[in-house]
Amino acid sequence: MKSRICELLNIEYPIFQGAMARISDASLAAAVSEAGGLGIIAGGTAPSEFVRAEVRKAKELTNKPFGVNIMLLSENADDIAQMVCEENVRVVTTGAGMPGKYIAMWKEHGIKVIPVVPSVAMAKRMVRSGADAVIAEGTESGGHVGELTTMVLVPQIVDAVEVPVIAAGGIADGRGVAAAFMLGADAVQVGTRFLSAFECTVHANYKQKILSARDIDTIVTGRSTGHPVRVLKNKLSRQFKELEAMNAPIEELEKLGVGALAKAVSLGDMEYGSVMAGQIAAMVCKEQSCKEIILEMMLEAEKLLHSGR
Ligand code: TUI
Repeated sequence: MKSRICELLNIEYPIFQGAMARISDASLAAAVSEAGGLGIIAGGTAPSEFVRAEVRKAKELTNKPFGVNIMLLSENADDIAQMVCEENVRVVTTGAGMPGKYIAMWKEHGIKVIPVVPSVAMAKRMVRSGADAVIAEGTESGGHVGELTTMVLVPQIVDAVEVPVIAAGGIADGRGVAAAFMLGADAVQVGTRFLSAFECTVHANYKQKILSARDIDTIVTGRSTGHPVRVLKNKLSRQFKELEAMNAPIEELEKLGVGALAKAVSLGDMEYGSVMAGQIAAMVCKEQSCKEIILEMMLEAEKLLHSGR
């Protein structure tokens, strides 16, 4: 299943590990890259020096290429954009905004630039600005999401741009990988499934919550604030939804969200923490190494694509 994305990035398997804020650190990213996928360190809202330290740790753990994701709503985005050039990072992905103003600088440093896009118009705009590929992320994903599903977004973006398209959102096994390839994708990005990896350092309670999730357990909060985020249902998300239904002021809603991701990821607070996860959380059933996850997905996808079913 080598695709043009494997050649572009010098990786063995067309699987990106989704950048999960506060979770995707050097340990997870290096394990995925070592296994032949593309590991990605999430910048999230962390200061640039924190992210630089993770980049240096990842370089100690693997000689294979890995990426850094820049979450463009972060006040540290400018600093991290500069830092990836200084650290000779090979791939940058971006989320939650348009990275146009950085692209020329990144390309001067030979960095491959791969923005997440939630629509055809933004995919076209990013390609015009010089993006090497785009990640078409459906609303099935965890965290900050767009409106369209992976099933409808991927083929429309594939038809609209010439660069490789990476499908993201709702992909947890080989069936999802095969389906994404049938829609015209050149690779997939997988986040939620890697939460259960041995090398993922998220709090044990978070892993357990993913492992016991059911199909209908995620919900999108914050559509009214302009920052829709998919999370597992808990006391925090219910409170958030109640306030949204009452048309509470945005400041009040935002106050509820401050520090909530750290509460879940670092303290394991599954009631008042923000437990971001994709709709396929229920399909994550066991703890495995990143290598096992990648090989299992690729083997299953290859079988399906070669047998026609
Ligand atoms: O970025 C993500 N997922 C994320 S970021 C994140 S951290 C966070 N925490 C609290 C509030 C907000 C963020 C958790 N999960 N996915 C990539 C993604 N990007 N999905 C959708 C988009 C997107 C949306 C709008 C990309 C571009 C865009 O452009 C709008 C504009 O005009 O800037």
